[in-house]
Amino acid sequence: MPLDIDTEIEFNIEDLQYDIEQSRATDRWNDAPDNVKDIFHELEWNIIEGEFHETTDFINPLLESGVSARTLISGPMSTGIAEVGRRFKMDEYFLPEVMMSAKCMQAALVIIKPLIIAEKAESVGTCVIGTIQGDLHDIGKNIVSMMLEAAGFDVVDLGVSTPPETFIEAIREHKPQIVGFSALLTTTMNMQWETLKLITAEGLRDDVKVMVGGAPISQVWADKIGADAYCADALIAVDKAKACVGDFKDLVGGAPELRDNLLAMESE
Ligand code: B1M
Repeated sequence: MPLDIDTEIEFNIEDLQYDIEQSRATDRWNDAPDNVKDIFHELEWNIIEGEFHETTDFINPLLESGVSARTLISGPMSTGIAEVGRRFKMDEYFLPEVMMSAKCMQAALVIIKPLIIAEKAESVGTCVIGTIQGDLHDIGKNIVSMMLEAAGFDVVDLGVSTPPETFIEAIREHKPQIVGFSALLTTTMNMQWETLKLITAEGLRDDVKVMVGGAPISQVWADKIGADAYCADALIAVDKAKACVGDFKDLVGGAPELRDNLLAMESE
């Protein structure tokens, strides 16, 4: 029986009707110097309009002005791609526009990645990460991977649409302390559960901490499937990954009651 997927994340129609143009050059980036604030808006707009050939023209001047790579990701890049998602949801954008915007994000990340990785601290552990089977979204997963790498993790990135069996092979080969699943689609987020079940069935569950993330994922979902940590964003992922290899490594995540309910529903 298919699982009843309840993402607990509701869209608010008023939020979806709010066009980012209304707040452009008004209430955002006010704490940044004027020249930076202007380029932030340009970069954000460049992502929204999918002008990927020009993306680097905005990234380099911002880096030269002393803006950190992390601020770029969590600031104008995030608000830009979020607006693309809003427009797609409201049928203002279609797939080709979303693909162009994704190319902007990727072009920016090509420049930013070496700067983030250069911060790499002493090795603290290994993390296997991948987007789950059926899902091709990888921008968020790539950001999480690079932040984890900068924090000192050796990251084995399995890419997109990763079958559960590939996670198993990677766990056996790389012996990670952490396994991370990314999922952006409500239709396939169930594969996080399937992958976790296979890890358990293969007798590997006690060897790894499982972290989950992605737009439709929530703490309740993580508790239901028995993941050890839910990560709303890349910075949280780094904190939780450090906790998983540090003082909190013996904590077990998940809520047994919720997980039992899920198993009961499945066997019905
Ligand atoms: Co798609 N897409 N997309 N898409 N896309 C979404 C996810 C959607 C919400 C858009 C919408 O309707 N508003 C919607 C899903 C709806 C749903 O499931 N309910 C959707 C859809 C429907 C689809 C298609 C089905 C469209 C179609 O074909 N008709 C299709 C699916 C293809 C497939 O996967 N099989 C599709 C395709 C695509 C593109 C290929 C065009 C492109 C992806 C390009 C790529 O990734 N290389 C794309 C994009 C860009 C998006 C949106 C607009 C942006 C996603 C993104 O990159 N966000 C997205 C809208 C949205 O999410 N609001 C959308 C920026 C990124 C930094 O954030 O990925 O959330 P995010 O990652 C964060 C956190 O979530 C967290 O940390 C990250 C960094 O802070 N995190 C983790 C993520 N993974 C983690 C793993 C961890 C920890 C934390 O592990 C430890």
